[in-house]
Amino acid sequence: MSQIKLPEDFVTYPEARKKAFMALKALKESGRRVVGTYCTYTPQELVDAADATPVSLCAIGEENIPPAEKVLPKNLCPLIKASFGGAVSDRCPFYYFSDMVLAETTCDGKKKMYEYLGKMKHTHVMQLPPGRTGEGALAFWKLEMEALRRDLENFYGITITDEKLRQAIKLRNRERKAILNYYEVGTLKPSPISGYELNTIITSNEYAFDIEKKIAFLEKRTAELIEKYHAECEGKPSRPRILISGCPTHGVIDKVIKRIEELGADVVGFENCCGPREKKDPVDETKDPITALAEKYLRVNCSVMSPNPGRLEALGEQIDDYKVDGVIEVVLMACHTYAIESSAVKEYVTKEKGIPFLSITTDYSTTDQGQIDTRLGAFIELLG
Ligand code: BJ8
Repeated sequence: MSQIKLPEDFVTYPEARKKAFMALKALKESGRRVVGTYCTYTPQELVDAADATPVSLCAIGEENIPPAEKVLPKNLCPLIKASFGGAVSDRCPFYYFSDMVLAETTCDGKKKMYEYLGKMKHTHVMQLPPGRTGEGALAFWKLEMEALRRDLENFYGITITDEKLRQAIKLRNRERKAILNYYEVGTLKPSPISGYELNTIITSNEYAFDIEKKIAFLEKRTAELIEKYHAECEGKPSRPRILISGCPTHGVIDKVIKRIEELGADVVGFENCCGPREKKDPVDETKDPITALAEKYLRVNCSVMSPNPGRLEALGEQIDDYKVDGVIEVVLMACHTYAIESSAVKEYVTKEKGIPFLSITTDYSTTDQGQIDTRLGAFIELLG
């Protein structure tokens, strides 16, 4: 099994979260507002415009599951259970430091879990339309943006001006571009960066609260990697190139992403919430900010939307751009929306794109590591 080469100053995702506790504590003590969030549908710009810092409450860790299962059913997605367990057990300092929670009615499990969270702390739940294309979907979602703006204003006793919103949109668009450019290093063949590092840096960056610093870090790292490609990698043979699809993978980075690379393939891209899907699509800076935010966040290609054709389009583009040899889909246990879309994704990948596909269903425990290794190993061997 080969070792993944990582930069000397590499910080793992759990380490980055630990470091962020202290940074958030300092922010809080300085009087900064903090809003806990869960999802790619969250209009972060509205939180920024309230002079608040959005912080991800999407938890990982097996230790957060037992406290959750005292209230929630065992047969539920581990991401929902870990997020709830971290909050109710006070193990999640990000939840603890959040003044309020901002959530969206995405999948059934999450939206029902938010009802319990709402009993502990002020929780604003944005009602998401069930599909992007339905008549009235955009108008409804725009009303939800306005309702969030009012709630933030009332909760903090402030006014969120259009000017503040425009500034926030510009800054987040710059951040999106920096993240996208970093991801696109993975399009180089052979890739100068491991998918493990890519996934870790991007998810850890959710806890880098100074956006300007985050942009500067990503721009520097992207330039270094492009230089490394020309100096050390260009013209060399490539290992099989894998694209990850499906549920968010921050809770299974070690168990799936790292293992794929240790078993002999390169993870070059992510077609999931940990990937560039949303980063490719900036907020329109020329429109009224609420309309622009509603339009942008309704375009997120998540399986909770029905229908969800944008996911296959994005997948196809990424397979081509990242010169992918095979797709591995990660479905978190009991995630019905991604599990149901899996057949359509398999058909698209194997028939339309003509490359192999593997779907893995897993949770945050380590009990299935042996079985996962066997399946990953066989798949990678097939790719040659
Ligand atoms: S935009 S993927 S972050 S909803 S994996 S909790 S869907 S049962 S995480 Fe998600 Fe927003 Fe979509 Fe992204 Fe439910 Fe599935 Fe669990 Fe999920």
